[in-house]
Amino acid sequence: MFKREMLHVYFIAGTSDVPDGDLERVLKEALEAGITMFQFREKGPKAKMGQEKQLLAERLFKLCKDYKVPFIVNDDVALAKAIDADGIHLGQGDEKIENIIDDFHGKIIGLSVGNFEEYDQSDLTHVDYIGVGPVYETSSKSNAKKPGGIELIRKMRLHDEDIPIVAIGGITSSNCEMIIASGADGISTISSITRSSDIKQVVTDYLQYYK
Ligand code: TZP
Ligand code: MG
Repeated sequence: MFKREMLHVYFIAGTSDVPDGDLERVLKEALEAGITMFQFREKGPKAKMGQEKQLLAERLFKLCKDYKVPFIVNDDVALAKAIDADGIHLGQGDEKIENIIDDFHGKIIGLSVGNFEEYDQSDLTHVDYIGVGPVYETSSKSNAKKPGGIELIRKMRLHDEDIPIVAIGGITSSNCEMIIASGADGISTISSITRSSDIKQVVTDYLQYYK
């Protein structure tokens, strides 16, 4: 069951995002520090595929279960179904939600929305939350759109007063407060955690804004 508090510190990562490739270690540290949701986004040069990807997903999912943190799969509908993940996150160019909904009843469904055009063309009936961004410049996504800044979050919140929003793109513990003040329910981040030498501190910094 989705709750908007799950978006507070939403960690996203795949093998390529971690400098030494040890995603399990990074996820464990992030879980220990208190992340509220995890998305397995296995893309880029070091991405595992096929059986290896599924085995990694199963190990990471098990870790998340130990901490009662939802495990969401990015893009890969077949993998999410195969391991009975807690949810799926889709982009505008991925499988249409209406085509997958029958297999994801009771699961968490997230959708990326980069601007108002995308918002307006999306059927949000079965969508639990939208990922809005990039807010700032990011080096973690190869084909990222132009950043919309804090205004993107503020305007999206005015456009839809109720939908759970998680902001994404270039977020750090220094710009997080402004993002939440602009109406986001939470922040999602790759590099501020995967490239940190003190994951505990970064996650603790994020969590303080929700008290
Ligand atoms: N979608 C929009 S920006 C982005 C994704 C997946 C990457 C966010 O990574 P970072 O390192 O938190 O900027
Ligand atoms: Mg996608």
